[in-house]
Amino acid sequence: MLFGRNKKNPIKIADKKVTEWKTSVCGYCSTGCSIEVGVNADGVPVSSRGAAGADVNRGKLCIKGIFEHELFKSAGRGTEPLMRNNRHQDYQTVGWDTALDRMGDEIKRIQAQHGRDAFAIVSTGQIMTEEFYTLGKLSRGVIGTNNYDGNTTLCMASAVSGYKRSFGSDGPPGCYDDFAHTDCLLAFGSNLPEQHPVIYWRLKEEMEKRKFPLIVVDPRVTMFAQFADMHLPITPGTDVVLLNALAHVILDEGLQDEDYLFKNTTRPNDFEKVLEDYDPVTASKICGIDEDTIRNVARLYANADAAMSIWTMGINQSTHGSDGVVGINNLNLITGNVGMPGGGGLSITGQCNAMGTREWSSCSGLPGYRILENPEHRKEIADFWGIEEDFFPQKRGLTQTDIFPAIETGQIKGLWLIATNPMTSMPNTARIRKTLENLDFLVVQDAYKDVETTQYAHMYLPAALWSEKEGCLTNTERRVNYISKLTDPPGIAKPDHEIFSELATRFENGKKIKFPDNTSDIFDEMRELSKGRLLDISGMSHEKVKNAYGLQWPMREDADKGDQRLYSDGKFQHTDGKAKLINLPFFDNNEQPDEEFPFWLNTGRVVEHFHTRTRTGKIGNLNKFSPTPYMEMNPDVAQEMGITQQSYVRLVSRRGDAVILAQLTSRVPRNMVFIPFHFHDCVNRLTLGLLDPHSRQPAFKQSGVRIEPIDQKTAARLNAESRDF
Ligand SMILES: Nc1nc2c(c(=O)[nH]1)N[C@H]1C(S)=C(S)[C@@H](COP(=O)(O)OP(=O)(O)OC[C@H]3O[C@@H](n4cnc5c(=O)[nH]c(N)nc54)[C@H](O)[C@@H]3O)O[C@H]1N2
Ligand SMILES: Nc1nc2c(c(=O)[nH]1)N[C@H]1C(S)=C(S)[C@@H](COP(=O)(O)OP(=O)(O)OC[C@H]3O[C@@H](n4cnc5c(=O)[nH]c(N)nc54)[C@H](O)[C@@H]3O)O[C@H]1N2
Ligand code: SF4
Ligand SMILES: [Mo]
Repeated sequence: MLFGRNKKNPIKIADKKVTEWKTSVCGYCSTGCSIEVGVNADGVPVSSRGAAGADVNRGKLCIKGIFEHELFKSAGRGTEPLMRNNRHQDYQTVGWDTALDRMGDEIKRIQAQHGRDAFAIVSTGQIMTEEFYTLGKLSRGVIGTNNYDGNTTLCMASAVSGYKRSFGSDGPPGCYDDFAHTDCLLAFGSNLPEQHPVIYWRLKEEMEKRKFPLIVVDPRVTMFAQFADMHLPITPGTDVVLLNALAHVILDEGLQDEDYLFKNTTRPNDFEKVLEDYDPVTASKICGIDEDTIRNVARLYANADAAMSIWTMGINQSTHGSDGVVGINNLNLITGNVGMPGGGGLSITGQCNAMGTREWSSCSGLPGYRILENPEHRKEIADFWGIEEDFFPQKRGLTQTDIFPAIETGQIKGLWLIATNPMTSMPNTARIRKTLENLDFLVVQDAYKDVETTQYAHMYLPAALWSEKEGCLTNTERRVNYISKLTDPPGIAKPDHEIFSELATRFENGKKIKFPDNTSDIFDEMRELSKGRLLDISGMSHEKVKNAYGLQWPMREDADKGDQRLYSDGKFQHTDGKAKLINLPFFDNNEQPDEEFPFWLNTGRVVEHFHTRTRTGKIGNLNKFSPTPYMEMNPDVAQEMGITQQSYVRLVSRRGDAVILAQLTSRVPRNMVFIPFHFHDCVNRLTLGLLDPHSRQPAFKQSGVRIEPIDQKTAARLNAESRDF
């Protein structure tokens, strides 16, 4: 009775008995959707919906946001601190004082024996901005280690580095409203409909109102590529060559904005000369995009009244990530688009607060985009915190991707991981496992105690999650949003900032520096430190941010709202006030497919899951839509190799192997496979993760692999074990 079904059983929306809707902001990706969580008469969160009044999402949410309230009852949460003397013992439950006393003692012991930098801290892009600022105070001002970084090195480091090189400072210049003004949009290595569905929806709405060309550069036929007017299936890792070629055509055909270039930029004498090598014919042989298409795109971009570029991990996660970002900036400077409505570049950020850590965590320097290398900055912050200026190092220490090798070689003895899961998210899992085993003391501070890293730790600290605490997150378009507290954390788990403040009291400097109790007072300190700076938030308060569903920085004292764009006046943050055009000579250092490992291994994400699945892996509906790890493989090649749909194969790289289900699809070319990275003991067993020289970000998307047949029964068992959560 197929046809009668609808009539008999119409879809009913279950009445969740919501008595009140409370506003917060989504804690997954950096889109920054305002969310309303419905609570029932007992105060239990039972439903989520998009906040209609919020400019960012205008009532929409993606599938992750729709089920976000279910996080509060998810399995695997940590409720009490856990401790043990070594990895072979069982954990004992302890109180906070016992845990933090021991942690303070261990840090002091390691620092006394091996130097201050022998204790390292690696944090995240997923705690609140006030927590980042507090952690920065603790790491830089109290514990005093220079080996302090965030997992944003796996994510946004290339964007940061590229912005700094071109414009003199970090800070994405554009905003979502640019979609309403642009006449041409070029997207590099971003799968917007799956990874930032609500930003994509904003873009699509504008494209429907006012048709403008959308060009997607991605080696895969992603959902975004399918929706595009032009898809440029680039050879992996060669975006810089394409960008140089676009600049070459624009200068060659005299399409540049001379007036803008003259007033607002400086360039090396041999800028044009270096670009000469990247004529469309030569470039097409390297990047795989034909010469006519290169010329066509260059003309479209340069002739559009306003043209903009967005990009995500296809650019950042590359050995040329920072250069790719500079190439995009070069293109926008040459065409005079930076800071224009509908023009310029907008890095689409990853984690919900990857921006907050860049702004306030002091990972790469000192708070408020200050740098350790500047003596005035060191003095300002030392005075503000009330400590000696020479407590600070005079230059930045190791990044996350250099901290792990320094543990391997014994230079670093202790590590504190805060809201990050390198056992699944870093390249070369086997090497990371050995590295963690090398530590004298490892502390894992996470909302979930079943995160893989706790197996290697000496101490686990249970943290409050998302709306179990209150404070701010900054989204992709520099909008500061407010997380409200909707429920208490489980057991005696605490907000991260409280853990930081309490640990601080175990140290000498912790007695000198003030650590405010609540995030509103912490925000006031940040506001004070931001006055007159590029990221001025002095016109904001928690109350104002909350009421407005987010405010963009810069927002100066007395302003009603923030600026939509940066650099609209053509003034940049380099000392001469100009932006820099930079030469980008290309050399190919990626691991290339060869006879032994004939396929490119490309990695990324699916819409249902977030990163290492400590959260989304516990949500029933998300797991139903995306239950298993899989590999996209081209059907023609599969047929030649005798691999059938949904059979298991063994993938082998120079690092290791993994067993995985083949999904045959023409989304990938013949010489490529694609695997989402969400599943433990899967794709990062294989990846190389060669580092970008400027940003130290790993090239997660370019490795060589081979495919081997495997006994199907054994494979099914291995596969089931690897996702046994
Ligand atoms: N559902 C969901 N959404 C998320 C996340 C999540 O885990 N799940 N994570 C968030 C985070 S932290 C991030 S960083 C973003 C990531 O967002 P995206 O970067 O959009 O996602 P990815 O799938 O990692 O990679 C995007 C594309 O880069 C392409 N690519 C690979 N190599 C190259 C290349 O050499 N050049 C070019 N041009 N493209 C290439 C891949 O084929 C892929 O389609 O998503 C955020 N949003
Ligand atoms: N192969 C491959 N690997 C990749 C990528 C890729 O594209 N391909 N992408 C890279 C990118 S862009 C990123 S951003 C990284 C992400 O990598 P990770 O950051 O390591 O992954 P997550 O699963 O997001 O880990 C965050 C952890 O924080 C915990 N958590 C959440 N909220 C809180 C909180 O408020 N407090 C505390 N203390 N803990 C909390 C979560 O439970 C989770 O364990 O992965 C990188 N790895
Ligand atoms: S698009 Fe991003 S911020 Fe919006 S609901 Fe989805 S995961 Fe949350
Ligand atoms: Mo990311």
